[in-house]
Amino acid sequence: MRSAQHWVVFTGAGVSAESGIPTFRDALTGLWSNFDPEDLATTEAFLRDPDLVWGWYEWRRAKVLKVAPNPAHQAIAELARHVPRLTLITQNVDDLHERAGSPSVLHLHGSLHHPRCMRCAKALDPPQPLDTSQGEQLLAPPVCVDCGGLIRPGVVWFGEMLPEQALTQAFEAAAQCDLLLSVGTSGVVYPAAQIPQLAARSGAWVIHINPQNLALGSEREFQLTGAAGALLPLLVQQVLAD
Ligand code: BV8
Ligand code: ZN
Repeated sequence: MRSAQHWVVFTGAGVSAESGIPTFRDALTGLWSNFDPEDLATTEAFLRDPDLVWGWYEWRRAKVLKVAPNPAHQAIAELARHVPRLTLITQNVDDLHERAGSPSVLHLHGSLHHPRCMRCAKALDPPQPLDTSQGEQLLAPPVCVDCGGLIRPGVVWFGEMLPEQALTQAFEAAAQCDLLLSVGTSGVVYPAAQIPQLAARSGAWVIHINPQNLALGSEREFQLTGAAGALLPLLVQQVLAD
């Protein structure tokens, strides 16, 4: 780690778990408890029942606005201030990395804070956040002032292409880095899940941080078993210690 010139940090839902944001594996609650995230996070689901899906995303955005970055987010921002080069790639649609002070974040799956028109792609300023004390609720999505189209969440749904520029930059960084930290991801969603594999195949060291034991694909892969909020500050402290 101390000799690494170019770091990649690749994160999933697990890095935000200790902030109080449920991971994708955590079962959905209330209104959405009978749904699988992969079923709700699709164009079909939104067109079938816009109020159910828009309600889900506004619920998630309201929760994200209420919580704060945790020591894992802060450790990653700290690391970026001290290592020669660090590329931060996330699958998360929250803004906790940015709020922890990470200067640039590649969001492969979009963001909860950038809704746009489904028809003309006009960006819309996020509406007044939901008052979650009212409990989960169906919520009609706003309508586009330009074309009357439905406003959709600015996230990448299953079956949709990822943002080209972010994906290209992420793959380039993975192929060129010396060391990749994979934090809090189950590695089941593609093409994002290819990133740690590409780094290992390109000769980088890959370190997984996860409380669950993951299958390691090569001899260049290691796992630190535990919570990111506990392990990352320790790791950064040791790397930066004289
Ligand atoms: C596409 C935004 C091209 C929305 C998301 C190849 C093989 C198989 C399937 C496919 C394939 N290629 C494409 C597919 C289909 C599909 C896919 O991958 N399906 C999977 C389910 C099999 N991929 C797509 O559809 C992608 N698009 O391929 O387009 C295309 C287009 C047209 C036609 C043809 C091709 C788009 C995928 C993006 C979907 N959008 N998010 C939203 O958020 O609502 S994905 C979403 O789920 C997240 O962004 C994330 O990527 C994923 C969840 O995974 P994780 O983040 O890892 O979270 P998870 O809960 O699973 O795990 C948490 C982990 O943290 C656990 O391991 C846990 O142990 C750990 N943990 C818990 N606490 C802690 C912790 N770790 C550390 N500390 C803790 N405290
Ligand atoms: Zn429009």
